[in-house]
Amino acid sequence: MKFFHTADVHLGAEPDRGFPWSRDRSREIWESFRNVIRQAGAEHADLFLIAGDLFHRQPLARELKEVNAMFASIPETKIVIMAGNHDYLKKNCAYRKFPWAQNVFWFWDTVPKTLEFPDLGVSVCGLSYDRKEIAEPLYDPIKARGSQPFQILLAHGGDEKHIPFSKEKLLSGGFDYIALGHIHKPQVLVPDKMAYAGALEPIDKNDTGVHGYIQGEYRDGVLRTRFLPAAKREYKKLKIQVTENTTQFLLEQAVKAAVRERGEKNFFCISLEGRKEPGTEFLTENLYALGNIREAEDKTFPAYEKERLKKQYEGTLLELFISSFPKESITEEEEKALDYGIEALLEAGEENQ
Ligand SMILES: [Mn+2]
Repeated sequence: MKFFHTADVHLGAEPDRGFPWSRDRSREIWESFRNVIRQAGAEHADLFLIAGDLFHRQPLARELKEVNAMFASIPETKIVIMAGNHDYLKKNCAYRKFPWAQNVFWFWDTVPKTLEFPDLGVSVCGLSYDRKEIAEPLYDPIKARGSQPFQILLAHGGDEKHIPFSKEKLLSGGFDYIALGHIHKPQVLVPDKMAYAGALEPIDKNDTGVHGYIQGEYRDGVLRTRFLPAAKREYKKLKIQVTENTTQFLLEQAVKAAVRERGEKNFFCISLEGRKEPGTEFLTENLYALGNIREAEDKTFPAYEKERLKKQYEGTLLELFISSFPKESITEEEEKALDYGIEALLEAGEENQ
C-alpha cells in the first residue's frame, strides 16, 4: 500500500501581493499540486491524503471543478481530504455542494469519523474544521477504532487556536501513521509514524527552506516514509556581512553574487550585519532590483574608535559611557551595546547643538 501525504497547499493564495512575482506564485502553487497528483497517478499510489488547507480561503465552484478534474484523472488513487482552518466548512460552502468524483472521500464533520478501505486494508480517521479556530484538543482522546490492519489519523493543527494536541496522547491512540497538516515547515515528529508534510509550496516569507510532501509505503507489516522536495522555489534568509570597507557599490556586488550562488529564482530576505564605517548609510531600497528580494533590512552599526571619541568628548556623558565598558576582553554583546549607546549619545549631542 502506497500513500502520498500532502498538506497546506493553499490553492488560491497570492503570496507577496504587490511584489512582481506574486501572480507567478499563484500559478506555481496550482502547477505544483498538479505535478504531485500526476506523480501519484504515475506511481499508482493507493491513497492521496490532504491534511487540510488545500485552499487558502473559501474555494470557488470553478476552482473545485479544476481540482476535481485532477482527482478524477487518477481514478485508481483514493483521495482523502479534510478541511483545515483556512478552507473550513461553512454551512452552505462550495465544498459541500460540489459533486465530487467517485475516488474522493471527505470528512464532513468536526466529530471524528473513520473511513474504511477494505480493498487497501486501510482505515483513515479524521474530521474537518467548521470554523477558523478550534481551541479544543479534539485529537487527544481519539483511539484507532477502524477495522483494517493499517490505521491512519489525518489531522490538522497543533497550535493553541487550531486543535492543540499532545504528541504523547496522539501516539497512544494506536495509529500506525499520523498525517499532520497546518505547520508549514515539514517536520518528522516520530520517524515513519508522525509527521507534518509541510506546505507543498512556501506561502510566505517565513516559510523558509525546502517544501514538498511525504510518500509512504506499507509492505510486509513495515511502514517506510520519505520526504520529497517538490516546491519550485524557496525563501532564503541572506545575511550579508559588512565591514568598514564596505561601500554601496561593494554591497550590491556582494548581494548579486550571493543571489546568483543561491539560485536566482529563489526569494531572499536580506539582512545587513556587522560594523560599518561611521557615517555610512546603505541604501537598502536599491537592493530590491538585484533579484527576487522580499525584504532588505540594515542591522549594521557603526564601528567607532572609542579611544579617539573619549578624548574628543572628554568630560562629557559620552566619555563616561565609554569608560563604563571594559577595555579588554569585551564580549560581542557588550560591544554592540557600546556602539548603539555611542550612536544614540552622538545623535542626542547633535540635536542639542
Ligand atoms: Mn492551517
